[in-house]
Amino acid sequence: MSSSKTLSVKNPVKLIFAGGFLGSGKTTALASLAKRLIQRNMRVGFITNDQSENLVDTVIARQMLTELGVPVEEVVKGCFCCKFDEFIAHVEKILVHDPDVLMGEPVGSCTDFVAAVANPIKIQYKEAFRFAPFSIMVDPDRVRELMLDETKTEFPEDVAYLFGKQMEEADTIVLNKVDLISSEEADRLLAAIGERFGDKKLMAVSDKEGHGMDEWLDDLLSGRPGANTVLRQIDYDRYAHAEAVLGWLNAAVLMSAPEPFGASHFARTLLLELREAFNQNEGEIGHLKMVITSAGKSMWANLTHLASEPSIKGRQII
Ligand SMILES: Nc1nc2c(ncn2[C@@H]2O[C@H](COP(=O)(O)OP(=O)(O)OP(=O)(O)O)[C@@H](O)[C@H]2O)c(=O)[nH]1
Ligand SMILES: [Mg+2]
Repeated sequence: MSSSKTLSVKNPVKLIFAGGFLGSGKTTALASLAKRLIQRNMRVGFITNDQSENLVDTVIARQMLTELGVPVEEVVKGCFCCKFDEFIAHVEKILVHDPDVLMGEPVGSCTDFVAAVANPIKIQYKEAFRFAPFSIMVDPDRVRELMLDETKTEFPEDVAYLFGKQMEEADTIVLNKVDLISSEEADRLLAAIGERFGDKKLMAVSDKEGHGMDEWLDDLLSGRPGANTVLRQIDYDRYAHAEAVLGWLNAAVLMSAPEPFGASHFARTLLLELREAFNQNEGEIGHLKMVITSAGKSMWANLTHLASEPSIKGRQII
């Protein structure tokens, strides 16, 4: 193991990382926490990550944050752990902007973040960074499906195993999207999560309605040390199988049309047709997401579950 390396920072930079399953709301929540940090007069940098190029998350984060002066860098073609040197090179680019906080999200099909990414950072760049509590975000539908086994899924058991491992390495488990469920259901799910992961801090948030976001940020900034739970044991065969099952297509498509057309209608129709095809073929959706860009404007569409509806955001494009 190499000894401590030096990065040029005036004060240690707070690292806020949020992990969790595909589509649990990491990018949306981090971008929204970044805005809150700026309101608190803090300087923020943002780093996105995916297994391929043309990252939807980068477009979303840049659209939400660049005009607020937040530098957004991306690590492509592999997760932070496999691309550690590249990750550090991008971190260095952000450090030029002298941030107080650096935010990032591991890929949604990843776990073992603390051993593979956090610990090497802590050991090699001891003076430069301080980890905030490591948050794992979970979507209520996925808790019912992959943890409580209450709803039907075509995902193999190893995906549920990965989901459990993600929660196991959290400092804080964040039940997101509580605007979609009743407060009784949120309490029930939190109690079930607490029964299995009694040592974690639990929070219920909705970025959509702003619920719980300031409390979450307060905890992230509280100085409570983070990213300390190394998975005691992980079956790499099961993890590799889950990752392989969750592998996805990344594609960039150039569209042209003789007449102007509404991009949101197009995106919605495409996602609904894909959902229908997956239903008929007993497939599952991890996270279907697309960005449509035209004349400098971008809009994006997401579908996170077979049983949910597409969400369309961004600037209207015709
Ligand atoms: N109803 C509701 N939807 C939300 C909330 N937070 C995020 N979403 C939606 O969930 C979908 C996925 O959000 P992302 O932020 O892209 O999720 P992610 O975890 O970054 O996804 P990956 O990077 O693909 O793993 C989007 O359609 C969001 O608008 C919330 O609090 N409530
Ligand atoms: Mg994301």
